[in-house]
Amino acid sequence: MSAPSLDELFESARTGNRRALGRLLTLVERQDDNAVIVSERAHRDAGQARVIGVTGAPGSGKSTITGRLAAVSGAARPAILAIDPSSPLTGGAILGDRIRMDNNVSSSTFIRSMATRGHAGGLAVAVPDAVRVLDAAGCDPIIVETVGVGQVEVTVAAAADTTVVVVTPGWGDAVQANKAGLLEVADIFVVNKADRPDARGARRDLELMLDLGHQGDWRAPIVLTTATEGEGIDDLWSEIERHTSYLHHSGELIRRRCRRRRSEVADRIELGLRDRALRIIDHQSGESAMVRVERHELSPAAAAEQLLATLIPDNPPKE
Ligand SMILES: Nc1nc2c(ncn2[C@@H]2O[C@H](COP(=O)(O)OP(=O)(O)O)[C@@H](O)[C@H]2O)c(=O)[nH]1
Ligand SMILES: [Mg+2]
Repeated sequence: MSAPSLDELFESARTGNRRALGRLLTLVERQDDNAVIVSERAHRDAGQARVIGVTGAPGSGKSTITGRLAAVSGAARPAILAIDPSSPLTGGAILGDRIRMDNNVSSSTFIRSMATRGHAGGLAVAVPDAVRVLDAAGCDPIIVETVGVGQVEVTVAAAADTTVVVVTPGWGDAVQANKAGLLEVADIFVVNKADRPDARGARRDLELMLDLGHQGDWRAPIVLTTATEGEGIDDLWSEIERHTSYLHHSGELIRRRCRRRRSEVADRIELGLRDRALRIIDHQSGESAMVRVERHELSPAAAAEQLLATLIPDNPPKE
């Protein structure tokens, strides 16, 4: 039997065939030439699904919340994309998450883990493509779980229509979230592990920070949850729905998606330029700038300036 064509894969994925969907995701995850074609094809049909980002520190309960959310959404075909920051060698973490989710997740939920393998830049472009494929396959909502620690992770987390930031009770957790830049990207806060002491204290800290920093016409609500018991998850889902309708009515959905597309294209240009820069550096012949840098005749800055001029003209193209 011959391998199915891309059209056939998309067709099956749309009817709910998990294996076909998995194959398409593997193609975009690799980010090779095929990925470009898959992405192109997916982009045509994408734009229907609600994309919800769930982020926070490791162990805060993101996976437990995500699994429960998919279940209470009542959606026919929810999908979970878990971005795992661990290397493939510690794949146990992925498995652990999967099992934890499976315990609370209905069988209609499609779950996929994506390992970052240390390619922070690659992650920024692979995730939007994976979301695009899930969207084109008819999954909705698409819940993306990321660890909100570094700049890239926060950026990826914010690449959603609605971003949920999870914190847990305990001194300074809200402050940590603030430092990581999570406060600015949060549309909704969750104080999870509300079964522990001082969940109200954590809420108070967040309220105070919001009082100081809040701007615009949406103030992030704070929901207390005990995800392991499923407590508060209905409330969280209601707030997500309220935010979705705010996005629609305010026109913010269109603006956000535009901004997202814009930074996705910029991210790709950046990656592409770096690739090309390395190729140019490695393939110069004769008295190359690099050779002169090695001889200490030319500074790296001056070499970069020279090579840059061969890469792009000095002035941006005129309208
Ligand atoms: N006590 C308590 N434990 C929780 C709660 N939610 C999650 N956990 C536990 O916290 C640990 C980490 O949860 P997980 O969902 O994997 O967190 P993640 O790393 O953010 O995805 C697991 O042992 C969970 O069972 C909660 O509401 N209360
Ligand atoms: Mg997790």
